[in-house]
Amino acid sequence: MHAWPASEVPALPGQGRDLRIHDTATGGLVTLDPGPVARIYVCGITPYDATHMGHAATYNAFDLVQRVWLDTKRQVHYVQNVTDVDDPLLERAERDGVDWVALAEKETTLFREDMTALRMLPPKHYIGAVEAIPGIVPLVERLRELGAAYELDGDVYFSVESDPHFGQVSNLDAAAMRLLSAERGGDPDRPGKKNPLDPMLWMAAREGEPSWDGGTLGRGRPGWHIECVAIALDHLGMGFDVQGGGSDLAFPHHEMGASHAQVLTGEFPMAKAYVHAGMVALHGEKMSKSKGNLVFVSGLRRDGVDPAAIRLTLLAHHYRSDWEWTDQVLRDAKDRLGRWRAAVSQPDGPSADALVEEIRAALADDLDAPAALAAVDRWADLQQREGGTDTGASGVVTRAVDALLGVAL
Ligand code: 5CA
Ligand code: ZN
Repeated sequence: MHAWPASEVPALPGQGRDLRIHDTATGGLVTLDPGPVARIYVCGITPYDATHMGHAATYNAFDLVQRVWLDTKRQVHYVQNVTDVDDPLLERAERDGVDWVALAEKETTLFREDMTALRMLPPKHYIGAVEAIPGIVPLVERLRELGAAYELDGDVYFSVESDPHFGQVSNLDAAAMRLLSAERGGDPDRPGKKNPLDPMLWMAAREGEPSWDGGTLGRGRPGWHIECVAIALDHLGMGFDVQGGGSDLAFPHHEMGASHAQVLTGEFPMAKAYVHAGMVALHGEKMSKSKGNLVFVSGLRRDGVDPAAIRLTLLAHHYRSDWEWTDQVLRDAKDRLGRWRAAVSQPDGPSADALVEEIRAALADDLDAPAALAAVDRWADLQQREGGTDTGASGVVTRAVDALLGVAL
């Protein structure tokens, strides 16, 4: 699949900082030390509805990761998938009487437009699950050869017990895992499974549903976790720097994915950090396509909201916190954008050198975007109150806010 166009990332004076970030697997902060090419995989959308503010918040977090790395003059090898075949997508297409392929294409197109408007840097490889199927089949066959997979009425399951490190991404107890498995696409109650948590690797073709040639597996379609793993291993290999997604993906998705990859390669760990963004809520409940309590990026854009204000709303919340979307948080962001734009409209101002360092330090410290915004606020207030004599200070601020925060002033 093609991704979306990249916005320019201006180069900044001075030295970028190495990123220290929270890793779900160890429960603490890790300082990442990628080589000259940093590698990141971020789980993409299931395209059956438009991009909502929860999605945008999660992609904003990983956009910041990229921007911190780019500021250290590293290249970033960023991979993202599209879950373009899955039960909820097929169900929505059926409900609305539309073709599932057309629905996925339409929503993916809208997602690209939303990401472009928000200045989210595009992945280098943007890969659909369907196009990854030829690479998935041999991995499932290999897991079967290794004795890590078994068949149940034509479906193929992964045996979680085949990975000695299973459980070390999410660190949940058995009861919590079972509950989440049932809530998030698993089938712990299906009779005949070796372990209730075992996830499906390959689902035999069902009447009326799309299916593909699976070689020795028979016709069918892949399970969710192996899709992301096949794409990640193909484009990044093992031991990549960050596996990213919202906190609802820690279990089972990232736990299972890591186990698949670790058993397939015999290496550990799959990723150096498992990074999870908090959940955005609306009216007290997690924004979700299945509940329908959504604020869409495209809806706000249609209403004439400046994408930079949407972006500032996201940045005003620490990526790991759960927060609530309200009209007030958007109003605050619009006000802030107005103040910043007024301040940089004068070419001269107070020196911006310290500000650039403050933004860098805030982001390198577990992506503390709210602290970065507070630093820009202080500079903008000073500029408006007292002005300044540093020629070109506003240009430096504009470039720093663009390069590090993705906000166009
Ligand atoms: N296609 C799978 C991942 S392979 C998927 O989870 N798709 S999704 O469309 O449901 O979500 C896309 C991303 O947005 C995931 O990282 C998910 O964790 C995140 N996300 C979904 N809802 C929210 C929310 N309310 N707040 C924050 N992030 C969210
Ligand atoms: Zn995924």
